[in-house]
Amino acid sequence: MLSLFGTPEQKPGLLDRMKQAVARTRDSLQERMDDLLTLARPVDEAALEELEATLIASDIGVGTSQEILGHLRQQASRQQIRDGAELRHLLKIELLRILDSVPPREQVFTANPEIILMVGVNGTGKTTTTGKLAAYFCEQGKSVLLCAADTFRAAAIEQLEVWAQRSGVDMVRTRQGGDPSAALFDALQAAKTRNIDVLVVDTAGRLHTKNNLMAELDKIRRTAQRVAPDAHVQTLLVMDATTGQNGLQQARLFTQAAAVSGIVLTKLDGTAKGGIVVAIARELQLPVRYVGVGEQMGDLIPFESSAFVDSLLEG
Ligand SMILES: Nc1nc2c(ncn2[C@@H]2O[C@H](COP(=O)(O)OP(=O)(O)OP(=O)(O)O)[C@@H](O)[C@H]2O)c(=O)[nH]1
Ligand SMILES: [Mg+2]
Repeated sequence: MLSLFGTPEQKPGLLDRMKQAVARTRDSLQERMDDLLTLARPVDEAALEELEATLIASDIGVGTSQEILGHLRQQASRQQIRDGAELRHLLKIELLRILDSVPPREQVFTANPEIILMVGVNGTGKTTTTGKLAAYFCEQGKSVLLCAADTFRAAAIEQLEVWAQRSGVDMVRTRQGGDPSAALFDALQAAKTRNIDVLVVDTAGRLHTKNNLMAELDKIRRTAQRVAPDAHVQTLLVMDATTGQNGLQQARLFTQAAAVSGIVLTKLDGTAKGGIVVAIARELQLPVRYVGVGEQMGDLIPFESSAFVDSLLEG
């Protein structure tokens, strides 16, 4: 079967796909950094200031850029950055250091089942990513069940149903307006009976500022833990890369309220501000587990820091 996603073993595939995913960010970075990266003399303060402005423009964030520049300045002051090529190399090391300071890309699933709650503000791509994940796990030979726990938005259940059919997995639903925890309860019973490996739960979009809606997420999580004590529950916050630093602020509040364990960064294909990945790692201390790179089923890449950094600063 032709692989939709490419496996981690197929590094070249993953790298090529990551290059495509960050193409807009890379073009914009490299256009601005062209003079810097081709410098044929030691890097000075003026060059570093230009670099700082460029990093901030790519949404790496002010604090993160300052931290990186602090380290580079120390090296430059000792005349240790000989030229632009070395600057690129050192910048890659800095970015990797930040990205790798949080837990790694993907865990091995051992629980029965692994429950993945998809949460986030409205329209970030939760339902789409739930569908993509179903196909991704199926391709890895896992048995997958979907739970339509967005009972709020009209047509949300039908939208997920389409994804379930596309990836050939079953979906447990309740009626629109029903209790999302009840839908999850039913899905957990089905998952146990059918010996399912991964249960992916699509929840309704909600604003991090709405306390009652955040409490609902807590109830969903507690239901999972109570009904399936052997299961492992992870909560993935789905963030839209095009919302940049605003999204980061939303995410900060979300992670406090919803016990988020990882990030899915969607719509990376539509932005030149992919530097947000680095800000997420440093400021939320959470791993980006997957990135969304389009609207189709295969447009999901398991995140890998070295592929990301190499793609961003290739040359
Ligand atoms: N270009 C691009 N579009 C995406 C990506 N992920 C999702 N989308 C699009 O974003 C829009 C919203 O996606 P949904 O999956 O419905 O978002 P949601 O978070 O479930 O929305 P609510 O349930 O209303 O909160 C759709 O048009 C998707 O096709 C991505 O990685 N890239
Ligand atoms: Mg949805």
